[in-house]
Amino acid sequence: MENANSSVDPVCGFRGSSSRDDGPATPVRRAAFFSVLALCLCVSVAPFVAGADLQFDSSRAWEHLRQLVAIGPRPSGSAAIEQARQYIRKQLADVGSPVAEQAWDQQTPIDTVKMVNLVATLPGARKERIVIGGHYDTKLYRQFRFVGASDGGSSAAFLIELARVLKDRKNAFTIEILFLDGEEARLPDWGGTDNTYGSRHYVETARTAGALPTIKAFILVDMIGDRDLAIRRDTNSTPWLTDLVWAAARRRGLDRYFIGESTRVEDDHLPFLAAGIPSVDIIDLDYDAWHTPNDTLDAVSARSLQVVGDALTAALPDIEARLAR
Ligand code: 1BN
Ligand code: ZN
Repeated sequence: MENANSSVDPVCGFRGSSSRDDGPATPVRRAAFFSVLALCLCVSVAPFVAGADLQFDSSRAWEHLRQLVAIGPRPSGSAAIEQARQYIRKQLADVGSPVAEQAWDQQTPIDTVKMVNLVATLPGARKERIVIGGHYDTKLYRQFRFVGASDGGSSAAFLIELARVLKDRKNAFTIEILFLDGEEARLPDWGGTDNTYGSRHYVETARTAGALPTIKAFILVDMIGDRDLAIRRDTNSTPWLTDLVWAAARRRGLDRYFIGESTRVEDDHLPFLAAGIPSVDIIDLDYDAWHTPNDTLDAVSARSLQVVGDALTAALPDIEARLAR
């Protein structure tokens, strides 16, 4: 599949190098030849060395989403969610960012479930971390087939592609790409502690390790696939972090999707907020197919993933600058 960076190579284009007239014959021509060669090499390696304009590629993200949805319903503890993990593991390994696993047995109101968070760590100039996460489990429904294209699928697919993009960026902070299990309630209704199992486990593990102070910010993506994307500001989220994301979206001409209205959302960012970590939830809850059999590929779009990818990659330098103050 093509991406924005692969268009660089034709610039070098060593075309005609086998023809009689090619090659550095005189000192002047030799100098010119090596100047062009040096320029080509610079252009070719630029995306890998220094904060170059790496592009989120929604066609890649869409393929990940298609593959995850094709697995079928992926509730915590199922054979299908293990298949989803295998897929995520393979994709991250293929881009050179193998994931670490955080596995535990979780007691829920209806059963004990093996849950697993997956974490890819992308190097940055500082050891302190910006965590970018989302859930990959889908809600358990016995009465209908729920494949969670937006709810569980979009966040996982998005994060796989984001890891590819940010891995070769010159990150100011270490970035953790966090795939969370157990966001969904096991009971039909969301309530009490029957939800956000993965994020609570992640934060408690960091607390036990004395590592909470190294987590400088948490950015949550959830349900970002809606083909009619409209993301409201979440009033539970940290205002300055929300402002930076919405301002970046506006700069990119995406304020049609990142709208000014507010709502209050309970989600995987709450355990981070409770631990004092600035957090923002990027979520489109205005989704007709939410928790219905209609949350399928028909209801989502690659364009929506691109919008969020563009806004987030545009906001990241501002978030880093703010955290570095
Ligand atoms: C998001 C996707 N959530 C569950 N699936 C969290 C949530 C629950 C958000 C209830 C709003 C209301
Ligand atoms: Zn849900």
